[in-house]
Amino acid sequence: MNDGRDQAAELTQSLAARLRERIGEDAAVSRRAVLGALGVAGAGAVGLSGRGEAHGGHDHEESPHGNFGAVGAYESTAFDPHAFLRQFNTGFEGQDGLEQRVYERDDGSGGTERVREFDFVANLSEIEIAPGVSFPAWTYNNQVPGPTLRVTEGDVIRINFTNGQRHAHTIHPHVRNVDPAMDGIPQTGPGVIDQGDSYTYEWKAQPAGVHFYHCHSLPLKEHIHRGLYGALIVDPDPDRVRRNPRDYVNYHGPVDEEYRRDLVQRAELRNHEYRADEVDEMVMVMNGFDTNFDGENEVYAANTRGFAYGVADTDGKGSWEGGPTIRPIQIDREQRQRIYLLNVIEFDPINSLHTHSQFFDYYDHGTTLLPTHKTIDTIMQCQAQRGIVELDYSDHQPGLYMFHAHQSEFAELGWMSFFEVN
Ligand SMILES: [Cu+2]
Repeated sequence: MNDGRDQAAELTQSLAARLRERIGEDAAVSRRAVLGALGVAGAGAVGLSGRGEAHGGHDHEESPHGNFGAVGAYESTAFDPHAFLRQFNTGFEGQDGLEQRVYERDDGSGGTERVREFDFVANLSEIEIAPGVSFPAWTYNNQVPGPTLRVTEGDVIRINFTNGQRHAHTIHPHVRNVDPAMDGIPQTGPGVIDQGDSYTYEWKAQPAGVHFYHCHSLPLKEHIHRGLYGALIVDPDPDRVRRNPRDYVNYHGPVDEEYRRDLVQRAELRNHEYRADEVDEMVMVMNGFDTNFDGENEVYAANTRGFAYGVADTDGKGSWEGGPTIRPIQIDREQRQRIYLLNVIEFDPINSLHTHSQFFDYYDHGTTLLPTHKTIDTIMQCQAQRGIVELDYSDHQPGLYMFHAHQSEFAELGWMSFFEVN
């Protein structure tokens, strides 16, 4: 039976090859210009005339861009977008290598508060963004996106941040933060954190929703686009929802017991301490990379690696020809799906998600328990916008269903993916 898999694999491979070729040509130009200028001016000098210099941001001592290896397959297994997709750090549990803990403490007014604490280090890391193409990223904990943090509304999020990189960085949260010293910007509190320095940020986890954190050093677009960002999910607290249901809906009519119960149930299905495991949850951070530092992105992705959720040839027994990190996302159609979708792109004002043969519910910023859009197949997000997508494939036939940015250019340059519905 032809289920379209061969054609899908062919499409993914030809797009990936074309992307790689385009970056290769571009990077060669960029590298020649940089090397030529270095020969005149010497390493580390300012005022280079090479193309990459025009927009700043070249780390001459760090690395050239675009290291090319074997065709078609990702070489590095340091980051697996499939693992990242379903990886949540709650303080109770999380990914390898991220120190985290949960504890209660005195809240200063006779009660207690729960703290979720994480240790973050900023570093320089070579990351692979397309098969055989590396990028000199600035990272939180050596990965792009940074670790996905997940807490419950009302908790204290505490991050012990150390900057191990020679540029000064911060962590700026998109939450309702009531203390300007904790805003993670150069102008208040500790300001930027220099190399070797540490600072502990504390933010109240509010409001419930899907949020993010990022570096706010200047120039901002460079610090973000280099990779210093991550998702911060604040799950609604069902007890608070029971007490204050109106905080979670865009609705002004009467709230009866049935309505209240429905909202509490929705909060439980969102919260990792209650029933969120009944839903197949994923994090997709839409990002892009400017490999030649000309102020435009050359590679687009959901979770960093172009075409990582594309289709590769397979023997049907778990082996994928494109390497273990190019394969469609497996969906069990008996389970509902929830995507925490964030747009952290720089240089392009808008990004989007479009699902083929499917319509979804959407919760803008994830701050409501009822959808803000019902039955749509495309959602756009401006820079820093995010939301929750809820999908149901239970009435679909098994097979491959594409999804991608509906900016066609983004899709062809990496942001093209498939669900494999089983
Ligand atoms: Cu920074």
